[in-house]
Amino acid sequence: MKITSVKSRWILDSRGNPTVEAELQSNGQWFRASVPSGASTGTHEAVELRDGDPAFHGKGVQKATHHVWQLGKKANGKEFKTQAELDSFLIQTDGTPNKRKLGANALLAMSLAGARAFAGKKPLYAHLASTLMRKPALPLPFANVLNGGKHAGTSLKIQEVMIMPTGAKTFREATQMVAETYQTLKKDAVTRFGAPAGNVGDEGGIAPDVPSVRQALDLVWRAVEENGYSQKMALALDCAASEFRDSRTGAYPVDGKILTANELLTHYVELQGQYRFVSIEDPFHEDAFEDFARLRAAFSGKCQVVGDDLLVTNPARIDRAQLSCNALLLKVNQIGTLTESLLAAQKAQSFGWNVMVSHRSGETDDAFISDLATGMACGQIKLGAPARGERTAKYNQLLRIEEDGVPLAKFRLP
Ligand code: 2PG
Ligand code: MG
Repeated sequence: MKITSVKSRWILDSRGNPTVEAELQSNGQWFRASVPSGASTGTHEAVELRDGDPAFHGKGVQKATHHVWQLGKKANGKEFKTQAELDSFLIQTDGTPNKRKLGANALLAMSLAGARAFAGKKPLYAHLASTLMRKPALPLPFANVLNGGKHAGTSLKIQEVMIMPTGAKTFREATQMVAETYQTLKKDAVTRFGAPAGNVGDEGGIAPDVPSVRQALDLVWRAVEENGYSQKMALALDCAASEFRDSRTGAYPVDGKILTANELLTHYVELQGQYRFVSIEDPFHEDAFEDFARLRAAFSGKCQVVGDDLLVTNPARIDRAQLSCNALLLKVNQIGTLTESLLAAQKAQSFGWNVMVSHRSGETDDAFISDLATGMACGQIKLGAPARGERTAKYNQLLRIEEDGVPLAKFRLP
């Protein structure tokens, strides 16, 4: 893949903040990618470079955009044989361990646009599958239909209540199940709590002002049952516990109580016994390797324990967490290149873990992750609700891919 020209610009993400977009020319064609952005970000993530000047209240990405252009100038006329070669060029040009010089947002825009250039005329998922020597498979969607925490600004401390259509035979059926449940959920929430309960959070899920995750789970499960899907759907949570933990005392003010890590563990075990959720993400704060490990042991065979802020898609942290989790949340912008993301997945899978490719709460209409999860055949993808353009872009791309005859993965616990 020979780069002959590179363009970069800022565009807006789904929260109205600027983000980096790159376009790369190769073989006479242009290939484009844009970068997502988190709100409940882990402190160990690679650096998202923001200008810090008055424009956009500090959130401008002029520097990162300029860095894409500089990288492009340096890469111009160079032939890259593999994605790994392109990404190591990016990593070396930056030269810092956390990509703070050029910005993970600059590097990732180039890395993802580069992947599309490597794919050329082939569908991106098919190109990724063939370089990984896997048969492509559509992932099961984890649909975040009820938003709390930093994505909603309500009393609900737990960030995400998700539904997963485990009994769907096709992605189209899965999407229909998710969409029907979502509409029922919205209607029920409005009936019970009034019109504002139907307003949505950053990921398109409704954001009713419920004080406890029990009430949120009850509401969601009722919508599942009303649609007759109780045998074909499972629940999942992302607690994003770093966001509500009191860093001074180490306690967790959640669900109307102030809990120690031990008490929180008991709370999760009780909740799981009642609601049978099959996946829990970031149940404790981002450095609580031991608390994670105790929960993983308690949930063995019943519920996967997913590391997001704990792992930040970083192979070194995955190594440390070998007994703490059994699923990796894979976010390409946490590490900054596609190659490193794939290495993180490989490491996680070498421990027998599951891998869930994930969007961010700030997204663009770029559906790269849909192709990525399909090409990796990892079986799971975390998406928002089936609402708002930047969320539906991911579902819609998966619906299109299915027309190529790609099968839907089955859910299995690690
Ligand atoms: C998470 C994500 C995505 P954010 O915590 O898993 O749902 O949120 O992008 O804000 O980190
Ligand atoms: Mg998370």
